[in-house]
Amino acid sequence: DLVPVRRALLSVSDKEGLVELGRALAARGVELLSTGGTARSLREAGLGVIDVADVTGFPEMMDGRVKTLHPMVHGGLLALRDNPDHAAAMEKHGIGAIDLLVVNLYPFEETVAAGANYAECIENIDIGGPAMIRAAAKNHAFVGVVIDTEDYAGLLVELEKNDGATSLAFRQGLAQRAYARTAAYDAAVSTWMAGALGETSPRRRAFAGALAQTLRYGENPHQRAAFYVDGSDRPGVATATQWQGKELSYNNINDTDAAFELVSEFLPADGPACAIIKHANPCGVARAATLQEAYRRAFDCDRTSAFGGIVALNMKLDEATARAICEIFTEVVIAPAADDAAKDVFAAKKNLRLLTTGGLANPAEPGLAFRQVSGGFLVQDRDTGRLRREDLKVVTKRAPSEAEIADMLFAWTVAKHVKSNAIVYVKDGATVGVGAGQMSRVDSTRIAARKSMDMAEVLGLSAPLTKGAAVASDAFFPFPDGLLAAADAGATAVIQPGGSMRDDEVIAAADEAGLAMVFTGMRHFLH
Ligand code: 93A
Repeated sequence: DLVPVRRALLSVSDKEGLVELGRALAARGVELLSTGGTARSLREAGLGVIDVADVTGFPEMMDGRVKTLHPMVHGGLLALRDNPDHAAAMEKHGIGAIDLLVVNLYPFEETVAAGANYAECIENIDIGGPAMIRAAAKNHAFVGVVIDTEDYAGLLVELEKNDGATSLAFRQGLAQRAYARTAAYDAAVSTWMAGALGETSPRRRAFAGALAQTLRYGENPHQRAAFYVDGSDRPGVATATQWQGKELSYNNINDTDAAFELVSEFLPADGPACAIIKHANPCGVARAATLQEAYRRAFDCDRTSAFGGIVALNMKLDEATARAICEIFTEVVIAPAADDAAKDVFAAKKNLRLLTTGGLANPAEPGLAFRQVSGGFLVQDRDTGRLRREDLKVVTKRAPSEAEIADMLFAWTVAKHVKSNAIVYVKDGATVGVGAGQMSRVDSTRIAARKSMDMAEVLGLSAPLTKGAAVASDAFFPFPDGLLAAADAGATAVIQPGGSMRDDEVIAAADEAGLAMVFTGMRHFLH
């Protein structure tokens, strides 16, 4: 199964390592065929090259759209060398076998990422390259296909080992990677077009990602990991500028995303807001008159958990806020922008990463959310559900006050970003207790209240801040017990979807406890 490499076609956009490879092949006596720019590079390095145009008998034409799309090329890649009919066709038409194809494609993904316009992106869709790659990969019984500059070294080792030939196993591996590349390439094109056309249907969109960063490890050090981006220009962790600090880790990226998505719910027009995230859950979210105050109030929800957290801001980071953040160890700060004085404050903190995004994410923007399961993955629309005040249905005898309504809506918005079962207490525009990720809703309610009690002690308060707070539940209370636990903690207003079989019992319990309660008719599970 060894195939000697006598004739190779090289056609690469990324010219890195090309000359070295060409030289090594030439030294082995391999005849080199090449397209325009690639041939030029090889020639400039003093190597002998045959132009593909001389092989096809056609000049490269139509701005290069048609250069290798020709039977003289594709016949040479696809012909079965051991099939007499194929051999006869080669003989008859003067088609020479191509034993090795080295191609890397027009940089479509990079062109999109650079923000190129529609026409430029279209022009960077490679047609001839993928056609040759797929042909060579299909015919891996006889042809080797290299699609990645990183594989050049391995190819040369293989040739050295086999006296100028490639083995079947080697060509099979190359072929498999080749199809992975053309599949990802077409998916990138489709994803880009879906974005350009505003196509959001999960069934119609392709799923693609471009490797942005090889991560040191995954959630744990024994797991390998990488960060892929989908080419969208949405403000967020994938498109942010990092000003300082070491590379983000897998967990950093995950948490920073959660932080920024949450804080983006709060429009700057409604005032400064801050969210602090630990393990993808908020441990404090607040709005206030100043950004620094918003940070301090968010911090005061759960100072213990905030240590080593991720801070997200909905406005330009200023010096005072930067100084406040620096009082404890923080992993990442993400904001739409940061002024120079704030950057100077952070510059002294080597381990702190500062990211700016240029704007906030749009929480109402349609998109897809993925979750892997064994044997496949689930796709759903992003949770773009948002409540307006008019959507609230008062179900208790007592109607909530204006202040309670404001806090309920704030709590509801935060609860959307808390892992279920989610319970969020809010007082005067700041979370004062967050219960996340429990298997029972009562437990979430109690945990949030207990943490608030702990914080009251830290802050030297006579009563926990859950007293007089509004409380949000991401899904209905199936029984009165959760609601009563919130009332025990001092909550006076409740916002929840409603829709339980026992709503009547729950409403009666709320009335009994003097609570004001509203139903949203919408649920915000997050797992
Ligand atoms: O425009 S194309 O789709 N038409 C072709 O026939 C064709 N053949 C190779 N692009 C084509 N290529 C691509 O040209 C290769 O995939 C490679 O990325 C690039 C190399 O061009 P040059 O050698 O002129 O730099």
